[in-house]
Order: sequence, then C-alpha cells, then structure tokens
Amino acid sequence: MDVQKIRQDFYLFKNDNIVYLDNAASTLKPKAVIDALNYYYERLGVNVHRGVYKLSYEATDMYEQARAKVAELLNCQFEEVVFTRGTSSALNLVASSYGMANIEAGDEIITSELEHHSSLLPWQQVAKVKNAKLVFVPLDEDLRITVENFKKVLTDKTKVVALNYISNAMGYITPIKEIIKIAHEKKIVVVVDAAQAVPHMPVDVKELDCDFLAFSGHKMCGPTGIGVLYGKYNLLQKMEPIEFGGDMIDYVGLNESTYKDAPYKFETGTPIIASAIGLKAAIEYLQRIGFNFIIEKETELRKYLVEKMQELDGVTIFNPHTDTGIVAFNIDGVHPHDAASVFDEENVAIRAGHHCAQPLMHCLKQVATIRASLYFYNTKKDIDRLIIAIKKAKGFFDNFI
Ligand code: C6P
Repeated sequence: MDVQKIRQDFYLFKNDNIVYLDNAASTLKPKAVIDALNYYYERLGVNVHRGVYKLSYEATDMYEQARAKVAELLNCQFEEVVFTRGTSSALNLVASSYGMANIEAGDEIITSELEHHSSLLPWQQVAKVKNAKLVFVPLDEDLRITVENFKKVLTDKTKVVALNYISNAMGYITPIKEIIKIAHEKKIVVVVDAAQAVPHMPVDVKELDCDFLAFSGHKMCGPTGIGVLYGKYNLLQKMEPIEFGGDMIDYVGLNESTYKDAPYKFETGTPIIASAIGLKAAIEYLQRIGFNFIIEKETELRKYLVEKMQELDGVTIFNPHTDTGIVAFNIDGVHPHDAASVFDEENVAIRAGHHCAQPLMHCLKQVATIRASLYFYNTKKDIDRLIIAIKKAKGFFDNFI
C-alpha cells in the first residue's frame, strides 16, 4: 500500500505543509468520511425512528447500518452497541448506571495511575457516593500495568476492574485479556477503555470476553461527537438508563413509564445520526487500509522515531519501549508548551501537557510531557521534520540559559 496515495485522501496533506503528530488526540478525517456526512446532511437531513416517509426510512436504515458495522468490527451482537458522544460518555454511562446500582459500601474498584481521567473519574465519583474504595494496580518500573501486579491488588471485595487497553500517555498495551480471565474467575466485571486501541489494532470483544468496552470515532478517522459503549447484552438489559425522554421509551404514563430494550434505552432523544453514519464510513475506510498495514506502518515509524530521538542530546524519552505509536518525551530545561510552540512555527502539530493523565505525570515527576502520536498516514519525513523542530527548540532555548 502506497502511503503517498493514502495521504491524498486527506485534504490537509494536499494543500498544507503540515506534519500532524497528534493522532492520539484526534486523527484527520478522509474524504470518504466527509462524503458520508455530506450525503446525510444534503440528501436526507431528517430524523430517525420516527418519520413514516422514505427519507426517514433511509436515514434510520443508515443509522442502524452504522451499528451493524460497529458490531462487525468488534465481533459482537448488534444490540450490544450503544452509541454515545465518545469514550468519556460511554465510560460515564457504565459507572453511573452499572456502578451506582452494583457497588456498595466497602467494595473495591481496581483501576490504575495510568488511566485517562475519563477512565478514572467516573469511578472516583462512584466510590465517593457509595463509600467504596479505589485500589490502584502498582505500576512496574517502566510504569506499566502487569498481570503480576494486578493479582496483588485483587481481593474478595473487588467488584469492578476499570483499566485502559492502551495508555494514551505512554502507549503501553495492557495485558487486558489475561486480567479479564483472572477477574472473571472471581465474577468481577471488567470495563475496558479502548479509546487508543480500536483505531490501531483489531479488537474482538468476544475473544477478550470483556464486560464493557468504550471507544471514540474521532480517533479513528471518524467524526467528532460519536463513540461506542459495547456491553454484554445481559448486563445492558439489567442496567437503568441515565437519561430519560424521547425515543428511549416503550410506554409512558403520568407516573410510571417503561423503556425500550438495550441499546435504545440508552440513546435518549434524537441520536447522533450524521456522526454514526460517518463512523461507519471511517470503519470501512480503515478496513480498506487494513489493520495489518496500520500496525506494520506504526511499528516501523515508532522504531525510527525512538532511534532518531535517542541520537539527540538533552532529550529524555519517558517510554523508549513503547508498544505503539505514542512517544512521550521532554527537552531538558524547556517547558513542553514552549517546545510545542516552537514546533508549531515549523508546522509540526503535536500535543504538550498532562494528556488528561495527571496521576501519571506525578509518577513521571513531570508537570507535563510532549507527546508524538503516529498513524498510518505519517511518514519518515514527518519524523525528520519533528527532529529538526526539536533541534530548533533546543537551540532557541539554549540561548536563554
Ligand atoms: N484522549 C488524548 O489526547 P473522548 O475525549 O471522550 O473522545 O476520549 C477520552 C479518552 C479516554 N481514554 C483514553 C485512553 C483517551 O486517550 C481519551 C482521549 C485524548 O490523549 C484527549 S485527552
């Protein structure tokens, strides 16, 4: 597969001289996705599940086909796919519904310091309200989650395990399948934050046997405002909705109402129609590219990036053994935000900050890091331009020291 040809699918690569290395925050969107959004807005533009006319039937059909496409991607049932605004709202749904109903005082919830805030805070809230305890898997010397360390914090009080599949700040792959197997021996429910996994590798929820799993469309070439909560159907069916109103009901009385079955009882009001249709186009696009190619490309680029950065003096890489295309670093004596601003002058777009992972920043003893995050459309030339930008930032700030 020819990367130069792939890059033609993205407007920014045709017209701008940009080096885009902030793919863990959000990826760029190919024309196929924009065309799908335009099709809905131009040719349909109507609501779903309500209208008794052809336009609404077609919109409904496209929306539900998007759900079928996600089910195919994850290898789950159609009814196990709940559309949400993104990973954050998917993880909040699990905590607010499943968590609030099933966690009791004294129970333990296992999570980690490697979590994105959206994987940690919903359970912090459950623990606070329910008087339960958050327990953290001790990270190893590289700041990874290991099976051995997970076993150390597992107790008879553990009720939920909430962990990331790939860390957005360090790029490590969590041994989640083994963790799920061990948790299930004790009938513990496992919630997987797969925001950084689903865009980059095949994720099969049946094979993982996870109870819940969340991801966002915008990190995998899809539109913003759409995400997915996968949940095992028997669990979803037992859960209460957290939002109430239009479309999610079966019968409404003045004092009592009944709701639709999952997933519809969780999709209150007019759903996220256009973005779901765009997500389907994004999944089809990634399937055409192929996950083998994505993994191959990211591995090759990551090795090149780490190698090139290791040649530089005064640059600290925090995860030289990263498993994915996420590389975290700092330039000695230069604030990450200052460095990123110099990079921007070179047209290199990169994220600097705590990456919504403040507990991890404490582990790293840093206020912030610079993070390069790769996708299949990046090139070695992009990395060379980043290296030039790092040298420029070093030179610029060295003059002030
Ligand atoms: N991480 C990053 O730059 P939303 O914003 O809801 O689509 O996804 C939240 C989220 C949850 N978990 C992980 C592992 C994530 O990486 C993210 C989003 C972005 O790293 C924005 S902070």
